[in-house]
Amino acid sequence: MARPPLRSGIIGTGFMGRVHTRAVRSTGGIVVAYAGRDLERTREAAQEENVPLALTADELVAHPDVDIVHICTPNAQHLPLALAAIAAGKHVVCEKPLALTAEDALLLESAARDAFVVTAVPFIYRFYPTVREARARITATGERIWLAHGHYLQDWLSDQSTYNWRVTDEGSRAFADIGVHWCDLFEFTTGHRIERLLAQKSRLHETRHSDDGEVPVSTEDGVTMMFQTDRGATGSVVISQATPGRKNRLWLSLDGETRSYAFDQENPNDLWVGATHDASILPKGLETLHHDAARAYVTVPSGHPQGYQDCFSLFMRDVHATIEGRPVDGLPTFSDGVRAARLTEAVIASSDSGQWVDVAPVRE
Ligand code: SOE
Repeated sequence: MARPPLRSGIIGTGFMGRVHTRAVRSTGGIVVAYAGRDLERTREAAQEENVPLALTADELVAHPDVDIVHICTPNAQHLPLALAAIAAGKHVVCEKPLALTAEDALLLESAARDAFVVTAVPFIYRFYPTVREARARITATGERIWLAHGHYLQDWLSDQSTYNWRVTDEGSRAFADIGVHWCDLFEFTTGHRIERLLAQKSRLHETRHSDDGEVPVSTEDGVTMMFQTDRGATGSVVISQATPGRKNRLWLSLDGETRSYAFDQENPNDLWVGATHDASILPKGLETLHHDAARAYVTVPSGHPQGYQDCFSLFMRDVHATIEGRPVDGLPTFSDGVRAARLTEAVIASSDSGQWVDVAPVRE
């Protein structure tokens, strides 16, 4: 007997709210309601996206026709909205960062566990087929990853005139927003855990032009970080939201004893596989694009998911499967949101002290 479609209510109708809308619909779900602080704008968004209800956040989390609450608001609202949704017995998909502090993220994780609701945080880069291929190979071969490096670069905050609620958040901005993506992808793909790190936050602009004039900025535009893992690897990563020309370039190199793997989000359908002597590796599952003595590119055959929105759809597919009791592999949950908050805490502490800092476990 066909299950009734799962029904989502989305709080926050900006860019991410629309991405969530498309992802829900792509997996057979229904978006029954939008909510936001400005009811008029919420009504307009609901009309644009053909969503039947435009509500306040309180009405949405309590609405009997909503099974899953999606939180796509500025970060400071994540905690109260997620707590209200959990209290109403709703499953929750909350944008990252889950909360502004690890303590708040832990509060959400335990509240959700006690309420037996499904939770998810969109670390969606886990869903690229090439990432899954690298993870499968490293797992299957037992490759000892001894070195990891890369970056995650954007440029949407390069201009001093660009002002965004993220700029005045407390604590961290660039790392809390996208540095956590890189770390999640590294740990997901290799199984390593970053145990210690040395980080330096930096800013391109000390002030930014807001509607109220020039305001000082306390959050970072970039982070440079070194780290050590629980399995003896070391690594480095550069995070920036002010690198002209880099729109959304996450690059991750995983260097093993016999193979190295590189994922490039500007070319997400090819997985670079390097070998010292012989890369004539014929991958199963993904077609070999070409290979020579030192490297191969395995590519995603046509018809496979290709990009950012596709990854969101695969993520939402796994949220729905989990709610319906079907097994999935690697759904990022509130526990991963806590992990990200712990890493962010350590980056802030290290940057403030100039010292190496241990990363606290998810649950102390
Ligand atoms: C802005 O930096 C942003 O939208 C992030 O918030 C997302 O998590 C990332 O996937 C794309 O860039």
